[in-house]
Amino acid sequence: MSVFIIITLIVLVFIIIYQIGKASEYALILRGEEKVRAQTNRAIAILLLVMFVLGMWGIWECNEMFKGQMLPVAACKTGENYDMMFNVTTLVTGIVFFLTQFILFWFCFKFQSNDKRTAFYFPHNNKLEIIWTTIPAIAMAILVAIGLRNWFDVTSVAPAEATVVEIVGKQFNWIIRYPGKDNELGKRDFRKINDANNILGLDWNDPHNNDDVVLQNGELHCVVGKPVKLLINSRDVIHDVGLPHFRLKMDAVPGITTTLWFIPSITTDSMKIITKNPNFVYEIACDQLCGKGHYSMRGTVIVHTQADYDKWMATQQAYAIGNNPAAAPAAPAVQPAADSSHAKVDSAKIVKAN
Ligand SMILES: [Cu+2]
Repeated sequence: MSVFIIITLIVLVFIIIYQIGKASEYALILRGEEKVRAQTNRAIAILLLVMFVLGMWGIWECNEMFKGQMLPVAACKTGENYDMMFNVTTLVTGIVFFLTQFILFWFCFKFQSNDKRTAFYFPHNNKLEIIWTTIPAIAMAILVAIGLRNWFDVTSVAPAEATVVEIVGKQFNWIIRYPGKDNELGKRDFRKINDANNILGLDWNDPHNNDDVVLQNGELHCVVGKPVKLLINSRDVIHDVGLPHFRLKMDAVPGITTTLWFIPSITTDSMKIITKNPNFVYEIACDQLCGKGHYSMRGTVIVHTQADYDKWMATQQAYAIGNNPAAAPAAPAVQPAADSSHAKVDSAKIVKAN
């Protein structure tokens, strides 16, 4: 029924437009073509000015509407730089946009067709061409240079003290591997991948693998103020480690290890205070459409203080235990101490690096 009404409405609108067209044609003949043309011309000139004002008002309104839905402050220094770059780019292009649109619509109004005026013939001007090519080229080059500097920041060689963590995407979750006490990740081989007892294909001939901790719940734990280097990989298709709160993302490509490093500057608990949201979590979003479960491929980053991190790490068990046939038999797992400090929002202290 509603489909029928919609179709009828569309047909009616077309008939109305057609009839208006017909009516103005007759009016043209009755009132004299020139007079009607001059009137229409004036009306269009005024409407263009109205359109400019309405357009600008619309942009303002959209901005107001989404103001509260922006991401909170960036949680690392590189993120702050990216925000700065975004703001500068928006400001520069915004000013140019406003000026050019204003001139465009104002000129349409100001120089509307007039019998007492003939158009000025102005086919070419070298000086003008040079000015409006050079200035935007320089502005763009500067913006690109700032972007490259930020890009080199996150993809350059990480500081030696950085914690190296491996993050592997698979349909449809993130697997995260920590190097354990020896501070070194063991070798992997995709041919050894086995969903039952070797989800990352750890090579048990490499002793470095025996203390590696593997998390399948997508939790990336790191320490505030301490560099983290991510070794990013995929087990199947291309995924993408998206860290919106850190303004970072990097593709996870099967067969190629991509890297990214950053220094988290705000702990998860502090961010809960800053955002006034006791349920706040740093999100890992898969930024690459990777299959039908893509929407569910969500991980979390937990930024601890060093003490909290050590406490958490002490509760973790090496993946080799129970999975590597040659490894020592399972030691009694350390029971996590009743620890409510992560859930509790302590408004007295915001832990922030630098
Ligand atoms: Cu994915």
